[in-house]
Amino acid sequence: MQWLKMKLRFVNLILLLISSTCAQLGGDPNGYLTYCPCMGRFGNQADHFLGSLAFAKALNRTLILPPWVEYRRGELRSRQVPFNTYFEVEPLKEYHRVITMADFMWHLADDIWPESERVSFCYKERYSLQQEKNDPDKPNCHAKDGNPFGPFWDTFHIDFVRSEFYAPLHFDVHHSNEAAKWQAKYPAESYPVLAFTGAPASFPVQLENCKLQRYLQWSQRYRDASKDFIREQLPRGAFLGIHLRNGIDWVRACEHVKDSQHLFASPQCLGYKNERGALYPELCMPSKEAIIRQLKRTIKNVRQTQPDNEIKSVFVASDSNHMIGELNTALSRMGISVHKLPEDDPYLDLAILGQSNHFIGNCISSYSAFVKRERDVHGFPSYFWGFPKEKDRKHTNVHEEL
Ligand code: GFB
Repeated sequence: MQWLKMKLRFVNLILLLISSTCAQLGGDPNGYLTYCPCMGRFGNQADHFLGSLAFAKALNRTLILPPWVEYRRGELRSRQVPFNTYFEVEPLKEYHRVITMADFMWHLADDIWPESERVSFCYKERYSLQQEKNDPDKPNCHAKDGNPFGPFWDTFHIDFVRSEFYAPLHFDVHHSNEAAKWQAKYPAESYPVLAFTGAPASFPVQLENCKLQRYLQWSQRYRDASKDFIREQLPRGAFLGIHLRNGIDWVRACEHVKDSQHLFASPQCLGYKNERGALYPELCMPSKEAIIRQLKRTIKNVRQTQPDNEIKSVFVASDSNHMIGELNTALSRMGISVHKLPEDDPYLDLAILGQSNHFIGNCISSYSAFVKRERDVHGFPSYFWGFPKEKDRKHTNVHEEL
């Protein structure tokens, strides 16, 4: 009997906790917005995140923070990693109302977004890879078709009962009254949650949204891990962080340089309207010799301009070849040591690059762009491989620092 009473008390306590969490969370009468970060890896998803945050604010809807989508070698289904594994939720609230997808689904979805009312939003009909699913009389977003689409929504057991095509509406809320059009067409009372099959944002990130990076702050775990690495593994003194994007996917991507005005994150150095020049191959894939030349030049420049805070080491982040041997050989006469993480960790690499005294990134890479934006928030200097062009540099007085 005593045991039963205790059990009942425990159940009551749990119910009380759940209901008080719900009360704390409340429901947003202005509605919610969420999406699948279904395009690309982290750099792409981060660009899309900033745009989606701005879009949610313009529509005055709470942004449901989606997990990050990750791909592991040999696994057929994407992995969904909770948003707050890498970034703090609280600082985002200084800009706009947000809630993690887990909190929303566990505490609010039953009331606000019952299973029978889950609508997926896409621009126009998306065809399924399985031909038999494409019915001309019933166009559909096929929001869960393929990887990562299916695994993403499955993470929270979300199925859609209907599709909504929002064309011709779009996401640029900075240059038109688009937000008002969305609100008029999809009021919160009838559409409590706008759930998009892909991010409601452009890639690369719109210029106006770059500054939102300030609200994206590393979680305690990554702040601690990056500080520990810098303190314990690097020699005392200033260090130069570099990003070498040189895997086979990148070699192939760089082939598109010759027939493009822009590629991925290239507006970050060339400008959104190519104000600072056209694309050229060295921007995407600098040679080993060019990398070593630029490193030596940067280290010497810092020696001359900041003699009290000379560069003592180089930290290399890379998806493939860190060039540790070559760089150590090239820089040892300058008294510089070269370092990398003992194990691959794209997020820790980013967090460390964000804190380096100087940074050289790849202008085309959205992974580098994440670092550049974060450093801009803190006023830290960043440069790019091969920018400006070596021959232009000799003839003009262009400042390398952006
Ligand atoms: O982040 P991401 O979209 O940047 O994709 P890009 C590159 C991924 O490669 C990262 C890994 O998310 C990481 O998983 N990676 C890249 C790294 N650099 C590093 C690094 O320094 N350290 C570690 N540990 N991992 C483009 C995409 O990638 O690549 C395009 O934007 C396309 O969509 C193209 O897929 C081929 O912008 O560099």
